[in-house]
Order: sequence, then C-alpha cells, then structure tokens
Amino acid sequence: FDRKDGRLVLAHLLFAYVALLLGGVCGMLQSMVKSGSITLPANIGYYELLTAHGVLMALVFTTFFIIGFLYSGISRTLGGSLTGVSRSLGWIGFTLMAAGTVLGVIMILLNKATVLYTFYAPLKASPWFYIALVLLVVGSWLSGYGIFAQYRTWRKANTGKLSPLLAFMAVVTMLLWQIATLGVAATVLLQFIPWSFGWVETINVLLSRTLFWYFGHPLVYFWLMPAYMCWYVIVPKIIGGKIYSDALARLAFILLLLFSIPVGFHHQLMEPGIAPFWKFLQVVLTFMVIVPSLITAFSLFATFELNGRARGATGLFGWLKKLPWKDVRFFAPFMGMLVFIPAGAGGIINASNQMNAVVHNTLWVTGHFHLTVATSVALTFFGIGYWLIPVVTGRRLTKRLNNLGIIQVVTWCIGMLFMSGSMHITGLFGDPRRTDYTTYNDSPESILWMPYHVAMAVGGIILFISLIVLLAAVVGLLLAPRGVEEYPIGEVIDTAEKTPKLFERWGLWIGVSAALILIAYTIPLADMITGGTGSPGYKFW
Ligand code: HAS
Repeated sequence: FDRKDGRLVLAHLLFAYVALLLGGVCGMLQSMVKSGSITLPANIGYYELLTAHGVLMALVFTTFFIIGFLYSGISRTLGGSLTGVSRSLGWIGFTLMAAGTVLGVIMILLNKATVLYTFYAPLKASPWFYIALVLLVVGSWLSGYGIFAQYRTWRKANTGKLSPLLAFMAVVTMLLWQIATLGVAATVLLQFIPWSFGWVETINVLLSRTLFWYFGHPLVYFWLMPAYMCWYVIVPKIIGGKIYSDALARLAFILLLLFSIPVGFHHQLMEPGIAPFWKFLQVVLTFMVIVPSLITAFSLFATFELNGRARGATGLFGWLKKLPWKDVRFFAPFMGMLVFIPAGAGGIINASNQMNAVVHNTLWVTGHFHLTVATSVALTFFGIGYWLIPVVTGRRLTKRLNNLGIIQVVTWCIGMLFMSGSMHITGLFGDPRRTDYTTYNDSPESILWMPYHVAMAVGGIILFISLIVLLAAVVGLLLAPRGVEEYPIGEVIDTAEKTPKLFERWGLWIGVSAALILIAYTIPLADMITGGTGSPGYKFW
C-alpha cells in the first residue's frame, strides 16, 4: 500500500477512534445517569453529554472512518496510489473537518451547544457550533472532490473499461453525501447562523427540521453504504469465496442513491404542517429504499451458500459451518449483518404511519439506531479496522490481536443486546427518548420503565469495556510486528452476468435523483416558505 496514502488513511481512522472513545465515555455516563445510578457533578449537564455522545459517535466517528476507508479503497483499486490533487484534497478536507470537530466539541463542553446531534430549532447553540458544522461539511466536500478526481483520472486512462466495484461504490457513496449535505448546508447557512448571531429574530422551525431530515435520512445510508462495500466486496474474499453478482451490487448502490434522499418525512410523520399526501408519498419511497437492502441480503446469502457448497456443505444451513468464525475480519461484519435483520425490520415498523405513532419519540427509536448504526455499521467498521490498520502501516494482524478483536466483538454484541433490547421493549411501553433521570413524580408507569433503564446502564458499561478492548487492539496493531497484510478485494463469480455500462452514466442517475427530490420536496418546501401549511408568518426565519 502506498505509504503516503497510508498516512492519510491512518489519520482519518485514528481521529475516528479517538472520537469514538470520547463519545463512548459520554454514552456510558449517560446510561448510568438515566437509570438513576449516578448523579453528575453540578457543572456537567445530562443533555450536554448526550449532545457530545451523538455528535462524536454518529457524526464524527462515522464521517472520519468512512472517508478514510473510501480513500483506501480508491487508492488500492484506482491505480495503486492517489494522484497529488486527490491526496492534497484529502488532507485539506481532513484538516477542515478536524478543526470543525475541535471547535464543535469545545462549544459543547462549554455548554454553549447543548442542542443534541439533530440541533432542532428552537434549541439554539452558539453561532460557533454552527460554524464548526460548516467546517465539518465543507471539509467532507473537499475530500469528496478528491475521490471524484481520482476516479476521473482513472477513467480517462481506462476509457471503455468497467471501474472496479469498490471504487464505483465509493463514488456513489460520496455522490449521495454531496447531494444530501445540501440540505444541512442550507439550513445552517441560511437559517441557524443568521438566527444565532442575532441578525434575524426568529427561525422557521418546520423548514429547518425538514431541511435537516432531507440530509438526516441519507446520512444513515452514508453510514450504511461503506458497510455494504465491506459486505459485498471484502467479506467474499475473506471467506475464500466470490462476489455473487457485480451488476446486482451496483444496482443496489444506484437504488440507494435514488431512494435514500426523498424520504426525510418519515422522520416527521407525527409533525403538523406537512400535508398527509406528501408524507404518504415519502413513505412509499421509503419502502422503495428497503429494496436495495433486500437485494443485499439475497446477494450475501448467495455468496455464503455458493461458497459453502463449493467446499462440500450440504443441507439448508450447512454453509454456516464453512465460514471462518475465528477470523475477526469476517466475524465482526458478519455479526453486523446478523443484527441488521432485526434492525431493518424495526426500521420498517418505524416507517409505517400507524406504528410510527406508537414508537415515535420513544426509546424504541433509540434502540433502532443502536442496532443499525451502532451495531451493524459500527461492528463492520471495527472489522475493517482490524485489517486496514495493518495494511496501511505495513504491520501484521497477529493471532493474539485477532483474538482480542473477537472478544471485543462479542462484548459489543452482549452490551448492545442489553442496551438496545431494553430500549426496544421499554419504548413500546411509551418510555420517551432523550430524557434525564426522572420518575415523573413516581408515576406507576415510569416506575415500570426503571428496570429497563438499569439494564441499559449495564449494557452501557459492557459496551464501554468493549471500547477499551478495541483501544488496546488498535494500539496493539500500531505496534504489531512488521509484515504485509493483504487488502482483501473479492472477485466476481465466473457465472455472473455481464455488468451493463448504464450504471456509470452519472448524468442519468443524478438527473433521476434530482427529479425524485423535486417531486417529493418542491411543493411542501414552497408551502413552508410561503407560510401555507408551514409555520405561519415565517419565511426562512
Ligand atoms: Fe432508521 C429513525 C426507518 C435503516 C438509522 N434510523 C432512525 C434514526 C437513526 C436511524 C439514527 O421510517 C433516528 C434519528 C433520530 O435521531 O431521530 N430505517 C428505517 C428504514 C430502514 C432504516 C425503513 N436506519 C436505518 C439504517 C440506519 C438507520 C441502516 C443507520 C445506519 N428509521 C426509520 C424511520 C425512523 C428511523 C421511519 C424515524 C422514527 C421516528 O419516528 O423518529 C431500512 O433501510 C431498513 C432496511 C433493512 C433491511 C434488512 C436487510 C438485511 C440485511 C442483512 C442480511 C444478513 C445476512 C446474514 C446475509 C430490510 C442486508 C445472515 C446470516 C444468518 C445466519 C441468518
């Protein structure tokens, strides 16, 4: 692996792990406060910790890890090293994002940005928190341009050839990010910054939430797609099998690009001010965005089964015995996949209007995203880290470190079982999300919730232990003996059909994506801005 590129990738990964650790400390403390097990010192607020936890884990850990991983993928598959332009953009992006993170975290720790990771108006933070967000987003844009630049250079030199699958997926993921972040950029620049500086007195709450979710939903697929890159391309190689179908994998990614943006209203189903028709339309589109995940499940089962049968497996589940259970590079993402089955089912429940009325704003939703992003995605990222750090540093994943990794994954799963399991159950009893410790004047209903909060805290402690093990493993990897680890990239099975060139007609897909966004959002946004169904009397502010 190119050494200069290795440094860029490693910087992203290590930054991500530090954010994860800090966010993890907040997470554990929070779960203990919420269960009434500890009381925080008077100068630290519960919601302050909750904001730091969400921002550091959901926004910072993910974005840094993803960009590092995407850069590694394009360096490896598009020419063997990054071009000067691409690498420089990567570093500038990294620097801006790091500056944004530091500024944002300072504001949160000063209790000047206790607005949670969704920074819903009318909660107001210091303007510097929003400027920190701008730095984070602009930095990620530049990193994205670096990825596009590398891809363009490769295509020019390889006209008519099909791009490597991993690189194609990196480009789609970044494209999704560029389109999605337009929403958060609009609300931060046009609404939050003028309002928080006091240049305008009010803010159009509904519009700001809508622009946030225009970004917020595709954000979750921006987390998921790199995990899918690992499931589709890396895992087949690790298990000694092959990719079931290049075309199907590309189709899934294009469908994610098209359908993951015009669906933000499924986070706002219980909000007034959006006409039911538009909510219905976006729910239909939400059900469309489930299709690529079903395609993914099908492809993975096909890869596992074909691989198992080629090794002599028989019966319906004989292939399970042929998988390399003791290899953390496989075990971690596999546990992520397994958890994604109930996690995805929970998402489908959320998306259904009537059931959303039951679960919205309860701990069920928190349980949902601790399974999706904090388990399926996080475990996959951990699994990637176990081979990617050795690849970029020229070291070896020793047996001991591998076993440490397995322990880490098992403890993470146990911790999450306690934590997310109790969140799901107590959420169904109406237990609200995002609340400090309270028994609501000892109301019988909330007393019933308390044992689940204690179970959540037990989960939180186990998860924190898992994070410490992860940290030990990462340090171990950085100091491991020198050697050459392979960057595992799967090959497509011989019997797979030819991939149509259509998938790389970017103008077409950007056009269809723009059309869907315009259909789903133009009229509701116009209504919100002109005061029709939105916040009456408000325009942008
Ligand atoms: Fe979600 C809320 C709907 C997926 C994250 N979601 C959230 C929030 C987050 C989040 C962070 O419709 C909270 C935001 C906040 O703070 O308010 N979600 C869905 C739907 C899906 C979905 C329909 N969510 C995700 C993913 C996330 C994520 C992925 C992060 C990475 N979500 C919602 C809705 C809400 C919501 C509503 C709002 C709730 C409210 O009221 O506030 C779908 O994409 C899920 C599709 C997935 C599947 C599963 C496919 C399974 C696969 C694994 C195969 C396994 C194998 C191994 C092969 C259909 C691919 C098998 C081995 C064996 C041995 C069996």
